[in-house]
Amino acid sequence: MTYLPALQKTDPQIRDLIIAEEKRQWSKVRLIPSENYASAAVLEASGSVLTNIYSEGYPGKRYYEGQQNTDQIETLAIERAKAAFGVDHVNVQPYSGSPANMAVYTAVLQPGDTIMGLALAQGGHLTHGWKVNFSGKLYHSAPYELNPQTERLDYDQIWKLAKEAKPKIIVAGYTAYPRTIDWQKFRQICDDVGAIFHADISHITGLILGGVHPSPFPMADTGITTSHKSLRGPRGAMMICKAKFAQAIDKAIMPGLQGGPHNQTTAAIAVAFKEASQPAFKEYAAQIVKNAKALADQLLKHGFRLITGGTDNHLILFETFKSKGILGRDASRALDRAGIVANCNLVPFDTQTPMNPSGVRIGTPSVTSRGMKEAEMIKIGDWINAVLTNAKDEAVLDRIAGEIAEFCKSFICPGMDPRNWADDAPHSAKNAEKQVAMSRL
Ligand code: DSN
Repeated sequence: MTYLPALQKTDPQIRDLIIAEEKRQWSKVRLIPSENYASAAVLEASGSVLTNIYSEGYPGKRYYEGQQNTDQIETLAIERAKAAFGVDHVNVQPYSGSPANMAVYTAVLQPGDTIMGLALAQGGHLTHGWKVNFSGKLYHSAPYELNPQTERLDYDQIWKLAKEAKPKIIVAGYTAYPRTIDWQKFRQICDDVGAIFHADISHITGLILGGVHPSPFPMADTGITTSHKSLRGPRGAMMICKAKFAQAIDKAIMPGLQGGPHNQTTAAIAVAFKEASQPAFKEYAAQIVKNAKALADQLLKHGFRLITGGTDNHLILFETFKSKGILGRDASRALDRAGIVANCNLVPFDTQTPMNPSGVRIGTPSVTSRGMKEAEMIKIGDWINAVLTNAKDEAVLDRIAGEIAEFCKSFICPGMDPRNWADDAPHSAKNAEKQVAMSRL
């Protein structure tokens, strides 16, 4: 039977590209720490007829009729999220992380108020007050930095800066920070200076729900998370807050910033929370961290300098320039050429440019979703070293690309069925059947 038959008929060009992307995701070691593999169930909800309707408003208070099912779906997503985080209020309507942060700021700040987040160049996010982003233009940004010696959060320094800058909001939560965050410290600082404590847990939500990173809730006043990173849900986001901010953040996203919610995403978020409530998710989260530590150890053995010397979470940031004499962009391109997908990244106090910085950022949520464990991380660490010490040797890159494609054949990708690629399925029929059965779990 034809795979994606309607697309085959209507738009074979797009169908071919989707299949090519499935094959790419199957045959590469994907280490971008913000990416993952959504389950078949999440993909089904995301691709459903829920995309057909508008639902401006909130369950029970909509501007359009026809909400008999969407009200129940959104309520399920909200209730599951509230139970998972143990919080008063969750709004699941933001289209993604940036609008979610924007809506929280709109709800609690006035233009010109001071926002204090970690500088983007040190592992923060564009929306945490970066000067070319709305958050640095609309608000006065007083960013904090890492400790130059330890490359870790320096809570005393943050406290000192907060006393001077008197921010209205302090943002905790990062895109390139490999260590555990002390939420209690942020609570103390915010209480002392009278700031709102905002937690952006987008990268580590899966670890928090899996019990391997402490939760900022219910301590934080407000928070956001995307739903597609370590949570393994669809591309979307949510806002999380104490009861006293509920009305303001709801109004800020709708009608303040957005129109109709993406119901297909809301349903898939509900599915992701159901999956995250299963015991297997705790094992998954714990394995993400074990894998990151095993990969970090192997890179250290090969002489790479890791930012902060290692990792506590899903993410590793390492120097390629000082360690191996290769800049981050050249390193990530060579890795991709050899079948390892990562992104180049500034390291704290980098003297190079953002387009070709000194380091590379990697993470283990995706490879862990495929069932890889510590033994595989050692192999991946060896391959990373081999690539980055031979980055200009096409023959070596070719050889490693072949080894990785072969290696990847033995690991499922949730949500994918290799039998769909009839002609060049990467598995024997027997192996594929077993793997498809697993990917449907
Ligand atoms: N783009 C995301 C990341 O890769 O960390 C942050 O939004």
